[in-house]
Amino acid sequence: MSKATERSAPFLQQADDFAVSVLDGLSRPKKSLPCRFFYDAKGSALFEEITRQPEYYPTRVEVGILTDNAMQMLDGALGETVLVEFGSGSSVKTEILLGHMRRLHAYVPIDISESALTDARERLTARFSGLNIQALLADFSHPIKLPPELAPWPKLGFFPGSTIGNFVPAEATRLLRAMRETLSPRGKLIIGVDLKKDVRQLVAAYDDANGVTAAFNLNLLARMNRELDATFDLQAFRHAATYEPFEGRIEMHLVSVKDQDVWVAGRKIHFRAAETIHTENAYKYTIEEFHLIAQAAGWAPLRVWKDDLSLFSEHELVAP
Ligand code: AVI
Repeated sequence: MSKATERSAPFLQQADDFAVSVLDGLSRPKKSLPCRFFYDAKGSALFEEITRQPEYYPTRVEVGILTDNAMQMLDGALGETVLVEFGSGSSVKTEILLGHMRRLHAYVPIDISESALTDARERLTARFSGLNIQALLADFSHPIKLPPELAPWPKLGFFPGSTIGNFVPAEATRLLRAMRETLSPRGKLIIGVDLKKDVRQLVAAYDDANGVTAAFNLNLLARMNRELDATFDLQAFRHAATYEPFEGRIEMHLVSVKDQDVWVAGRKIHFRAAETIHTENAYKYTIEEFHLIAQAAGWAPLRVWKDDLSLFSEHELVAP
């Protein structure tokens, strides 16, 4: 990301729901916080740093898959096409596709961060002169009405990064269904999905040796201190990432290292020693498992591209 503003967020964030969501999540028997709140300015910068850590393979590997296969991925989009990116952020991966799209009618980045859309427009306009960019400031979790003048052209959706893995399968299905509606009729979607693999490699990706993912997770506490007058002592919590084989997901938690009380937005919250706040899920799929989710959302899965080690996959889904 070019600027550390609020992230490119893959997620849907309403400005005023932080306090309500935090108090709700911390009042539950199993404390949890929605992972969309990671992405304030500091969290967005830390996420960018995560993607450069040696253990965090998804970004590096996906860029390789896109670079090696972009021509093939786009072979059905030889006529004039509208490229729609969900949660476009800095649009860095999109540049790989744009470099191969000779007959693009328009590029429609969709994001809830105005600054991310502005930065992306500036960079892409400098690199691709004459590119028709129709940015949409919107929450992509609901079907979105694209500008009516784009109606005549087929839509190619793009949702890289395995952000789909941050949603529980029922939500992931809902999200894919909303994307199908946004891209209809004749829609097609290219989506990145992280794959099941050796547990040690998975856990290392979410617990890097430089402690960047730990800082990213702990920044949630710092954000509550800054924005909600909370009194979290960041030394009194530690980052934990585990792989839960039954669910097929990485879970990130913040673990209270002692019995303690913390004030958050005027309310006292008690933490027992070793009690955790569940902050993120990152589901890992087999190709077949992801196909089932895509089909449940009304998509027909076609081709799949992977790297040589089968770490990550890029899927082509078409609306039947
Ligand atoms: C944004 N999302 C796809 C990342 C992931 O891998 O689930 C977020 C992340 N959390 C910790 N590291 C990266």
